[in-house]
Formats: sequence, C-alpha cells, structure tokens
Amino acid sequence: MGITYSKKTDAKWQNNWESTGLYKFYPESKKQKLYLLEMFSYPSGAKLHLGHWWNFGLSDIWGRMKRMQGYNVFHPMGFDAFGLPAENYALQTGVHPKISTETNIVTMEKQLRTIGATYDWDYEIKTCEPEYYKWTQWIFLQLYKRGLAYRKEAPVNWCPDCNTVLANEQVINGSCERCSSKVEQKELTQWFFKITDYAEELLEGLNTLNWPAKTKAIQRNWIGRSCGTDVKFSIEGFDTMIEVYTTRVETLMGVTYLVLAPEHPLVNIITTPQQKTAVEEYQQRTAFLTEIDRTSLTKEKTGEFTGAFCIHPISGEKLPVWISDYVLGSYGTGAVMAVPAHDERDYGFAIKYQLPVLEVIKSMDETYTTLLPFTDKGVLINSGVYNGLGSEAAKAVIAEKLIAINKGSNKINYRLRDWLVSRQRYWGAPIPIIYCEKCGIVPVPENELPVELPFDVDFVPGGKSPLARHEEFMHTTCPCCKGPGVRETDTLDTFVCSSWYYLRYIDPHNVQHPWDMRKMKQLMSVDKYIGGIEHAAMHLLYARFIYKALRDLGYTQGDEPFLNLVHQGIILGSDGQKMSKSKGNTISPDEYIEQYGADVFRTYLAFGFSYLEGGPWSDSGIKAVKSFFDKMNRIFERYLETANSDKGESEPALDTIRHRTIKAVTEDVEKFQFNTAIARLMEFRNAIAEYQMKDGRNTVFELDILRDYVRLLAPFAPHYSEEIWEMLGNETSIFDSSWPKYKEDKLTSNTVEIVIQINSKNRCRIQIETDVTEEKMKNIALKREEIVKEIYNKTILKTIYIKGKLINFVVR
Ligand code: ANZ
Ligand code: ZN
Repeated sequence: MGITYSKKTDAKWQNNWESTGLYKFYPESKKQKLYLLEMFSYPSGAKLHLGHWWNFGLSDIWGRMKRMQGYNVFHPMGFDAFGLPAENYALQTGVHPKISTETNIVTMEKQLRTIGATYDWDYEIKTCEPEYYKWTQWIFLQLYKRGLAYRKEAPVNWCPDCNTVLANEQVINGSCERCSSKVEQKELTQWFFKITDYAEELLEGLNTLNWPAKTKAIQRNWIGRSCGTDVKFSIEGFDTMIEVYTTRVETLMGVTYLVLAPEHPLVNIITTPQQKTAVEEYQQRTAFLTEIDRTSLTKEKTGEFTGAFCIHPISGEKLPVWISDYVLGSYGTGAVMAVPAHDERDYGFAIKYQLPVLEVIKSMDETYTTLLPFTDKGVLINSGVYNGLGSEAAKAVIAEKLIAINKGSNKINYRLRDWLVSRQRYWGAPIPIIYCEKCGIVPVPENELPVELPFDVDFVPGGKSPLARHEEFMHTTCPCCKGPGVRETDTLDTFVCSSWYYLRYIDPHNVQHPWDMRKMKQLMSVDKYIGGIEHAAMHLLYARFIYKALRDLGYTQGDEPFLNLVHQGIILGSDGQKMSKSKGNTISPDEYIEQYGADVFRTYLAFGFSYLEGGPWSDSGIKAVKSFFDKMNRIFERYLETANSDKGESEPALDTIRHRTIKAVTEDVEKFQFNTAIARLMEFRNAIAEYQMKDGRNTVFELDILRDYVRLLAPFAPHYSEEIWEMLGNETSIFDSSWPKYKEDKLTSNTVEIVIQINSKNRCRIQIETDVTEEKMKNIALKREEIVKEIYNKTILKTIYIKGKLINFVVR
C-alpha cells in the first residue's frame, strides 16, 4: 500500500480539525491550564511570509506537545491592528486604513490556518475594533483617575516625516524607528503614563522571571537605576544653591567647575549681563537637539561660561559655572560637578575651554602610570583629610560629611522616563478626554465609552492630529457643566493597545467588563510567551507596567504577566540581511507548500535552523527533509503490508533506541531545540528500517513502536501524522492521544554491537545481549545472510571470538 503526503492531506486535516472543533478551548476542563501566547501579528498587506511560518508554525510544535502531555492549552491569536503602516499605506494609495486593515486581516486569518497551528479563533481580537479599544480607553481612564496618566509640556522627540512624537524607545540612534528620519526635539504638551512610579518594582521583578538573561539585562539597563548623592553648591551673590547629582562623590575634592544643562531654570537667573548674549545664543542653538545627539561621546563638547561662580561645600573654593548640552535637563538635577581628571566628558570639555584638571584618585597599582582621565577606582590624593582612603570608603565618608553639614543627601535616580502615549496621527484609539473652558480637563464618563474613531477623516498629517480637522468629532459637550467642550484629538500609541491584549484574550466578548475576574484568575499568568527580542525595552516593559498598575487597581492578580519568555531567532535573507521588500530578499513559502506540503516545510524550518538563533535562509536541505518523509512512508508501508502476520521476536536494542528517542525529543522540544529533536527522529527511523529489513525480509513489527514514533513526530508534522495515525487504525485524533513516556530502566541497553568478520574483513554488525555465549553467537552469525553467502562451499578453519566486540571466521 503506497502512502502519499501532499497539500491535499493538509486540507483534509485542516477541515477535519475545524469541523470536529479539535482546537476549541474548554475553560471548564479539569486539566491543568497552560497559556501559550505568541506576540500579536501585525496585519500587513503582504501574503503570509516566511516569518509567520517561523514564528507561529514552530511555537505550535511546543504547544502540541504540551497538549499531548495532558495540558489544557489556551492558544489565542489576534491582530495589533492600529498603527502607522496602515495609515501611511492609506496616504500612498488612498485606501482607508480601516478597509485595508480589515482586508488584510481576512487574508491573514485564512493563511494562518494553512500553517496548521492550534488556534482557537473564537478568542480572536482586533485592537482597531470599538469592542476592543473601548477597554483600551477604559484603562486610560483608570490610570488617569489614579494620577498615573497625566499631561505636561515637555521636550519630546519629533519625527518630521511621520509628523508625530515618538517615545524615547522608538528613537534608534537618533532616528525614527519606522522611517529612519533624523528625529528632532520639540516642546509640546503631551500625555504620559507614569511608568517611573514602578521603576523599582519593574527592576526587582526581573529576578523572578524565567526570561533570557540578555532581555533582562536590556530592561535593567533601560530602567537604569543609579545610586549616588545630591550635592549642594551655594552661588556667589545669590540665595539659592545649585544642586548636582553625582555617582562619584569621592571625587568631590577634584571638582574644578560646575555645568548646568542649557535649559536649567537657574541659567537665566545667574548669568551675568556680559555673558547674556552668548548664553542665550547657545541655548537657542542646542534647543532642537535630541538627548541622543547631546549624550554622544564622540560629539565635540561645546558650552558657554555663565559668568557666575559657586562655592565648593568643603574647600570653600570659587568655581566657575558653565552651561553645556552634554548635561541633560531631564536627568538627575540637570546639573553636574565636573571632575575632569576622572570623567571622559568633563575632561574633553576642560581641555577645550582650558579649565583646570585636578587629579584626586590614583591607581592602587603603583606601577601604573596614570593616563587622564583615570576613571577606575583607586586611592585618594590631593583631597586633604581624605587622602589615602580607597574610593569606596571615601564615597561613604564624604557623603556622610556632606549630609552632616546639610550640603548633601543620598539619592537614587532612574534613567527610565515616563511613557509618552499621545500620537498626532489618525489610526489609533482616541484619548477619552474632553477640554472645557470652565472645567478644564474632563475625562469621558465610562458609560460613554468607546469614544469612536470617526471614519470620514482627512488623514493627511500636518503636525496636529488629523482628528483636529473633524469638526463633528472635535466639538462635544462637557460631561461636567454641559457647556461646550472639545475632545482631545491625539490618539494612543499602539503600544498601549498591545500592553493588555493578553488579558482581553481571556474574555474577548465581554461587553460589561474588560474581562471576568474569575476567568482572569484561572488563566493568568501567561505560561510561555514567544516573540522577538526587539520588544525587550518597549512592549515587554510597558506590558509589565500596565499589569502591575492594574493589579494595584484590583483588576489583575500576581505581579507579572509573562513568567516564561522565549525569543525566536530571525531568518535572514540568503544574503544575510534582514528580509525586506525593499531589499528584494524576501522568501515566499507558497511554492514550497505547493510542492511539498505544509508539514515538509514546517519540519524543514524546524530542522534546518536553530529556532532560538535563526540564520540566513537557504533551501538546500529541504530535499533531504522531503526524502525523510519518503523514507518514513516506507516504514509505515512495510508495517501495513505485514500487519496481519505473526509477530516476530522483539528486539531489545530497538526498544532502547525508542526510549532514548522519547527522552531526547521531549527534552529538546521543551527547550525549543527542534532541530536536534528531528535529528533524533531520523535516527529512530533508520533503526526501525534496519530492523524491518533484517534478514532481507519484512520483519513483523510491534505496533507499539510505530505508535510512539508517529506521536513524537506529530507536533512537527501534524497533518502527516494524523494521516498515518488513521492508517494505523485509530479513530480519534492523534492530538487526543497522549505523549509517549520513556522508562528509565530501558534507557541503558544490555546489548552490544558485534562485528562479524570473514578473514578479518567486516561483513556486518548485529545487536546482541551482552552476556551471549560464544556458541549462541556463532550460531546466530552463521545464519546471517551476508555470512551464509560468503562461506558457501568453504571450510571454516578457525573461529575467533572477542567478547563484546567481534567474531571472525577464518575460511578457505
Ligand atoms: C561627578 C563625577 C565624577 C561623575 C567622575 C562621574 C565621574 P549615571 O550612572 O548615568 O547615573 N551626570 C549627572 N547628571 C547628569 C545630567 N543631567 N546630564 C549628564 N550627566 C549627568 O551617571 C551619573 C554621573 O553622570 C554623575 O556622576 C554625573 O557626573 C553625570 F569622575 O559626577 B558624575
Ligand atoms: Zn465643563
């Protein structure tokens, strides 16, 4: 009986799964829940591409194994449907974002089914639908009520091409992450979420998470906890003080000047009349620079003297006060004490403006000739009573002294900034706020949500939100005084939509509440979250913050949304570059599916690349995987041909391989090491085939071994495995059967491989019990076909048997 596998098999089983509801999630099930989540997909116009198969097809392998292991797997899918690409596409083509997005979603839903992934589509969500963004707006209002959403004028990153502000996280090396235009700085009134209130908890919580170390490091770095001291310097001729923030207070005696950020509020007060023009010009010149430009280490330092002097808190010395853009207004106190001998930036600045450089730390290592700036720890010199102290000790002693004389305090700063959530674009969730001349900022009452995004909008961006040109949307009545009001016309950053979608999946059709608390408690947290590492500093931090904020409002339980995180690697173009349409190096999976079927393609992806590392695309191994399928066909065909014959002897060696394979595949899939798992299955297949062909005839086979084989294969090749499973006489889905279990005592074999030689030449090998007697060994060997034909008509002169290794027949 011939077995064929093709895309027809795929369709047969996809239809079968759909009609039997195989992937329906049953919340009432008594089995242990397991929430498997892949990051949202973005409904782009393109057909399903390689990345989708890679992300969604392969994580499905893990999910299927878990299902067979007896978990009640919750595996939803949906669409992150708001955002700039659809809006920019609309600007190019005139197709309304709502229409293009909806069309794309329909195509993608259809295509995602062809991957054969186990989604329960009843739980699908789309963030651009009012049923969803009603609750995005609701979350905004909850945060607003608790003071966690606020509005302020602030210098923001402005992308001149996208015509919108960007969060710090969306600026990559000074450029817009979407369009790569150079980002500018602008003063604007914007909405922020107070993520900084959670800085410490977001940092601490990382210790509890089973996430890749690199990702935790990125988050730690982004949160940027810094432990230091605020130090006060009085200003000559003024009552106020300049407060600086330093992490190196032990260098206090080496301060030779102070630097304020150009936008520091004291600048205009203390600048002398002679320096006024120069200082103001400098302020104007630096106003549009972004933080990235300003903090660049390679950029030449610039600055101006204010004409003012301050007094060193311990030595009482007079120090000049300068301004420079390398000091940021938004970090620490916006002012630094410059120690040019021990800080790179201060050193560059001091050399350029010929300011004194005073060395106060020298290396512990006597043989070391100090090159300035010397930024390591060491021993204090030129520091009066502190001379001879080590850096660490001096830090404590000097800080104590400053505290005692009321000139200092210990301080913790974070690099993390509040999350800027307003965008001046059309295709997003409207911010549910009304401005009233009389009442000020008025939140839209919850029972009036959603604030619907109007359809008929001229969405050409012009610096203001396109919604500001929609009279009907804009003008409304104030919920407080019933007088005239104007709506907020900015929309929410799409990262707000994606910061809570995993909660809505749990209860996507609830019209009363964002989710049912009982269901939430039953399903949260996400047990395995899969997505790209590019989300390390944005989505993954935002979602953790929102989850914690909602917990404090009583809407979630537990402290973290995603306990386990896996980053898939990236499949690059065959040129080693990131795949992109503009580079013309994208790969379409369609031809491969057409030619080989979904399972060969899935298995090839899983086998040909490391899921966690990715790599450049090549299809050179796909034929080998196809032939692996052909070879698998043969072992099943042979079995089916002999299924009704009597059973042969069982083979302990094969049983050992079986149990070893079960163990290895289970462990590898658990770790997302799919490629090695498949290599094991290939070895197992070879062992089965060898056994079947032993003695040159079909050995009647134990069904048990084949059943285990197909079940181990099933997560990788779900359609093919269902087909085989059915042929083996099963009436229910293979995915309703259980995952094979190995027996510890079967892992070590009590068999050895013996080489059979004739006149010292290897002829064949056999597996045999370790304690086989020479007599039995000889009998078995002489019955092997390879040997029979060699000694036919010859005389055996001698037999040499080396226990556990070989048997050699000397013949003539
Ligand atoms: C004196 C000093 C001496 C410093 C020395 C460094 C080395 P982190 O770790 O990032 O917190 N600094 C403080 N506020 C700043 C601002 N608004 N803009 C730019 N730089 C600022 O770094 C803290 C250090 O960065 C502080 O310690 C300060 O320089 C500088 F040998 O103070 B230090
Ligand atoms: Zn009002």
